Amino acid sequence: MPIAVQETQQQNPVEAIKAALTNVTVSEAQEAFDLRGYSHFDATPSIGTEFRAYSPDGKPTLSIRDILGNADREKALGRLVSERGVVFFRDAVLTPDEQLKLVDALGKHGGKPSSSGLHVHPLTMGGSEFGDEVSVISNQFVFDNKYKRDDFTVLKRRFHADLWHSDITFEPVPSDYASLQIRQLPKVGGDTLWASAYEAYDRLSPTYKTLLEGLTATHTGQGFIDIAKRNNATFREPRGSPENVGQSLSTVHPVIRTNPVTGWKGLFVNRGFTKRINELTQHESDNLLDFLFEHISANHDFQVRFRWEENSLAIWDNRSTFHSATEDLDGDERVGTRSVSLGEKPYLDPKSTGRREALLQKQGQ
Ligand SMILES: O=C(O)CCC(=O)C(=O)O
Ligand SMILES: [Fe+2]
Repeated sequence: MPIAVQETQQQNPVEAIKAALTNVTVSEAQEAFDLRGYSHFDATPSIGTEFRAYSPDGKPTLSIRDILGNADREKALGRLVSERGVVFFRDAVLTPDEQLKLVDALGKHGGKPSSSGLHVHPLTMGGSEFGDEVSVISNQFVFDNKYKRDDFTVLKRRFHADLWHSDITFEPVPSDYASLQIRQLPKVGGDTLWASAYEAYDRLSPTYKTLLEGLTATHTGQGFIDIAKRNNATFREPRGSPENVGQSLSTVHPVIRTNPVTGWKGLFVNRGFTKRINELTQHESDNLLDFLFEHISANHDFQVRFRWEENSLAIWDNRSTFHSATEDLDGDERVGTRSVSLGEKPYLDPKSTGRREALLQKQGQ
């Protein structure tokens, strides 16, 4: 989409993104592609929609191949992913390269700045068989087989509430859309969970919402910093955007973030990377973050759990969801490919609302 987001964004990111989205809406008005006309179900009320590989309801089935390369359909899919947080396909036979093109297209149709490409992971080694913009996700190693994992015994397993994160929020320009396909499946286990940042926000009291809307947080990729130190490695740069450079893997984001596609507010801190609420004392920050992390990991009414099958594909909006792997495999191997598109610099539009409020307003119209 040839939108001049980049030039105007220097002056006012909120207005520039909104202008870009207005353009998206104008062209969407001409588009009649209705994803919900295809056989699908919402996995929970607040998060997750799945397109079936077979149709028990007489509606036609939708394959990701029906969408790839078709601008109107990609745009509709991006909007659905942003609304539902995560969308699953069951018959998605696609290459890592197609996976990567898909998330990039979703980001572009959503109005991402032209300088935002696909993320290059700080620790992905160059020359991987799939290129620099595909991360190989494995339960045997971390991002590259140089960094072997050694937490297979049950006593070394991490406390699973600690695994919740949004991808790469330590970058100044983090991700909008990401997708994962597990290509080597374990016999059983290895599910992935997602949680809704919209619902996490909506479930807070008005007083907490107001408090959080005035706050910013520091996000740091400490796990990757530790791996790099142990291995004398330096981080790759730039990492998909001219702003994603440097060796600190640390940045500051608003605690409540507006999703530019839906216009809805979501909670934007995660246990994986958020280290400190900047405006609070250390003790206050630790306390508040502990509460917020538990709010995300303990409320399974705004989570969805996905069981992988051959050719399953998950596409999610990293701005408005959290996710967690399930490391329950004893010896079985599980390998997948993940691609991460970069979006806009996170912002809070004070005029935006939560998802529930927006949907209520829409109903009242
Ligand atoms: O392996 C998984 O289930 C999720 C891995 C993950 O966090 C990702 O692909 O971003
Ligand atoms: Fe992730």
